[in-house]
Amino acid sequence: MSSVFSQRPFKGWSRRQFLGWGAAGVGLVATSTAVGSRLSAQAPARIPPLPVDYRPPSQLPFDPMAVLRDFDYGTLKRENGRTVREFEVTATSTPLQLNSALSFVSWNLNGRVPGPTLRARAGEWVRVIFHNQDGHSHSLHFHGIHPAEMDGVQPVRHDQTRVYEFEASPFGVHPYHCHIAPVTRHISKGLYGLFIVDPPQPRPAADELVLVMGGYDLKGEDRNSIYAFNGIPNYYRDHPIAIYQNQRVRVYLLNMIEFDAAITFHIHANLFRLYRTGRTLTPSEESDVVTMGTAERHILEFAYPYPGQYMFHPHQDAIAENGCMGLFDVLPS
Ligand SMILES: [Cu+2]
Repeated sequence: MSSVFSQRPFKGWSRRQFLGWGAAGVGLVATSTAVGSRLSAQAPARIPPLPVDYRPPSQLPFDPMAVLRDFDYGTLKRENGRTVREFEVTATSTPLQLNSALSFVSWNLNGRVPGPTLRARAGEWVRVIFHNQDGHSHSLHFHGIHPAEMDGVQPVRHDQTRVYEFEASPFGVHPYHCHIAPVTRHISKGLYGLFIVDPPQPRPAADELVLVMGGYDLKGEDRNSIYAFNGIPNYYRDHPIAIYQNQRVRVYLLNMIEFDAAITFHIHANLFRLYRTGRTLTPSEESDVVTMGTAERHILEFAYPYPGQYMFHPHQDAIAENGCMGLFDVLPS
């Protein structure tokens, strides 16, 4: 593990980071630097291909396998001598087939639960154009630092648009969610997502994954009936997430489960390094379990030295057994 995590100055970009930020005109050239170990922290991360027999689920409005590594960098615009990173987010209602027997009308953002993983760099000016095409009033409330009028607690009514603008600050991992009362209901219906603010000096290359834990209150009884990573219960149990042996994996992890006071997250047969709220460039601790209240989020990094399949789940096993269960499929490098 030490070679995987050897701390060295950043020298290059992952292909995806490069593509994602390429539109920003940063003018950097992706480079690869050997670090004299079996894997390089600077080489672009390799993303395993999907199994040849994998098909995106036809009964769902989105593919949870795509949500894992889908980062929305928005559109860059030049306005009056400054650069604006602009996102479009639309609220709507969509039935979600949570399992073979269970269809649930979600309130969602851009047709998916969680909503799009918005990504900017610290200090950039961000504009989020929020369209509410749902029948209920909603809003987008971002965590992070911004003025009161951009705090997203005022309702945006059906068929209206609200523009939120602020500086992406501070770097870290921040949730966003609807803040219309009852907030528990609006969140547990699916109106939440992640806003990643990258540090000025990018983190080392890694296979980056988004995992958002959510719960569904199907009966309106202020308790969760079923849980999920990235919207669909047990999806990654039934479709394990392929990662490569000995390659650094970086998980952007968010707990958006309402009604349960705290949730743990646990990985099997390994330890992760924890960057609390994504606010540091060096890890604060190592563990195989972390406890998170609602809206807590962290960056976790790890590399698996042995191939095989490994569970990840909350260690409240009743929650794990009720939909919040996944597998990493570690492929030989
Ligand atoms: Cu709402």
